[in-house]
Amino acid sequence: MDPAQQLTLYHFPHSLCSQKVRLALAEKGVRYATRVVNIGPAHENYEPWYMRLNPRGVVPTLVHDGEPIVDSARIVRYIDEHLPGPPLQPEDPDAHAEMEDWIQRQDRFPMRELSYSSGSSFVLPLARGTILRRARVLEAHRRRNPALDAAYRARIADVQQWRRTVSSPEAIAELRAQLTDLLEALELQLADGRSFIAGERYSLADVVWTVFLARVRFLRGDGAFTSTMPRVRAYWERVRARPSFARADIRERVKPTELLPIVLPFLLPRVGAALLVLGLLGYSVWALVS
Ligand SMILES: N[C@@H](CCC(=O)N[C@@H](CS)C(=O)NCC(=O)O)C(=O)O
Repeated sequence: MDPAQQLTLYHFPHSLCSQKVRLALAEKGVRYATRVVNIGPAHENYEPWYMRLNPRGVVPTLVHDGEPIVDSARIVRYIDEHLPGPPLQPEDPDAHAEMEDWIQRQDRFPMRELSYSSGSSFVLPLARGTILRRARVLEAHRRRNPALDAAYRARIADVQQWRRTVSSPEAIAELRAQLTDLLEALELQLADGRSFIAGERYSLADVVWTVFLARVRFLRGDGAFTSTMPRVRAYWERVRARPSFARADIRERVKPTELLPIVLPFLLPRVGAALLVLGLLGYSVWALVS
């Protein structure tokens, strides 16, 4: 049987966690089938069929021989331990512990919250508007699917927390400071001249940090890795030059055309409502003066 038929990745092109899994699969050189789950305004990830596969309603999910595996940090370990290809975990226990530590540092950082708090003053309210809309979509699904009540309630609570964080300037300032600390810690980790995070061999820690740095690059632009972080910058160039980076379609930029389908569902009703109000006002003025 074709191995690609036994392995299906449910993912979304721009999602950070999906990219980590795609990169691990590209490093292993494994073939797999894909199914895009639209986490944009369509919120396909909240539909009951997907919530049954991944009860948190998030991408990615890897299905191997009919078994769903969720959570990107777990999935990349699973890929390394169950699929053919070059090993991505060091055998040396110290290096292995370092790899684990750096996977967890990345995993604990709430990049989602930071991503929804960065951007122009034009895009930000729209991004925040999408969080509100999520709660409404989830609530509608919850009412129609009592068997999934607990999963939907948990997700609604998560979305409310997400909204509270992105609405708090103090929380966001704290996240920005944490991100700088993380990058400085990486600079220190690379200070002995090592090529990769856990030593001379590329590991799962590099898989997750490649994608994380691509997101930092996207959020902070060209000056993402300052002159005080020469080793991080060189590391970024090194991991980015690997063939797996292109093969896994790692995104460090978003094309404006890709933003349109995200922004339009919010813009169109508002522009429509504004035009209607203007039209009514114009008509009232015309009726009064004529
Ligand atoms: N801990 C999970 C987090 C997954 C996650 O938050 N996925 C995001 C994309 S990176 C998602 O599906 N967001 C859509 C949503 O929350 O509605 C993992 O690492 O897989």
